Amino acid sequence: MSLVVFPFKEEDTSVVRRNLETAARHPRVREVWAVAASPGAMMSEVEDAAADVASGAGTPVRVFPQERIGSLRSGKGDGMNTAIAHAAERGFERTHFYDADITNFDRSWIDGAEEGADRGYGVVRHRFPRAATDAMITWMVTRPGLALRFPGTVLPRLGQPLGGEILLTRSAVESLAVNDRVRARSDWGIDTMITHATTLLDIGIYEHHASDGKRHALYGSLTDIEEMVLECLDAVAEVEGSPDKGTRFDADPPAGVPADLKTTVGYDVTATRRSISTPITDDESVIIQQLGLDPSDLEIDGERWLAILPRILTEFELTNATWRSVFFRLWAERVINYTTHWVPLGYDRAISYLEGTIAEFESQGTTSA
Ligand code: GDX
Ligand code: MN
Repeated sequence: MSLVVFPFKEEDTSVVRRNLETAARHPRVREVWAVAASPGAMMSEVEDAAADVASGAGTPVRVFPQERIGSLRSGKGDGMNTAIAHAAERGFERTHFYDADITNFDRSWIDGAEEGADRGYGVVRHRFPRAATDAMITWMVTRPGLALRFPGTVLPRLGQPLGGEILLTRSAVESLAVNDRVRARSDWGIDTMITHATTLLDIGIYEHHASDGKRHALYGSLTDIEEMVLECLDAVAEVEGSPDKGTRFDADPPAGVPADLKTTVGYDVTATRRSISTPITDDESVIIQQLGLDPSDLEIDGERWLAILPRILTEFELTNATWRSVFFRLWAERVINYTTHWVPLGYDRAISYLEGTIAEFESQGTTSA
């Protein structure tokens, strides 16, 4: 029987409530958990909603705060690791994770994951179409990093290595619950860690395609996800061990992209430009020059990114303030360059361009390995 977990921090309670209810009413679901970032006001609102949902659906819905498990910033990773530890103790056959802010969550997400597990896959990941300017951490950092570091394996193939929507069978949960590197990753790096760790288990991976996309709370300037990009970069630089090239991996066939996603703008370009318009400091200049760049010309096209990302991956320091500001600046320049040169050519060309950049990173990873 299955458990469904929603980690949450600050979200619209009515959205969280609807998601708890969808999960609680699913016939395969035995329990629903909502893991709070902290025991605050938000948690008590969700507790009220959960009590209501549980009595209507006849399924236990538990709300509890995350524990301090990891050694980095306490964030979503502590939330997921708290749930993983308790799920391992309880021995659920399957544990699903979903972000609490999804506005189009319905039973088809749970059905899709359950079907993959019914067919014998140990991990089922949801993938979905995204706007051309969305997923800029996935496209510019995580997939390139995995392609460089693990060419020829399943890791560069995964559509959404950062996705928070995933089903883990019991053996996956048990092994993650005792994995020190996963447990240490208390921050936004958790998704990368779990993705990587599960590819080493040799239990099969399936990607389920959620064709309507994932509708959820949007951000404005790229500065809103500055912490996330830094922590995700650190995570992809830190993962250790290559999956076997023969890991069993299958995915739903690609499907059409909803029309509105083809025109959605993923972030605020003007506000992002403003955030990186401050003068470069002397300390920042040193790192920029070490990367072989000229501080007075920071346009970062695909070719430059291909040249500097390998060095960034080996030299980046998450706790070094200069490295943090330099990396954010370079990544924002890269995203703006892509947005102004490729996005105007249309959705399909932009996405196939991005896919092509991953292939380039992978072949560079193959020659340097
Ligand atoms: N318990 C707990 N603790 N939950 C948290 C925390 C925390 O410190 N921080 C965030 N959450 C919850 C949040 O409420 C939501 O349910 C979920 O985690 C994801 O956070 P959100 O702010 O919606 O992240 P975003 O920008 O949508 O990113 C998500 O998708 C990315 C992706 O699709 O690529 C998130 O799952 C990322 O990890 C993922 O990389
Ligand atoms: Mn979200």
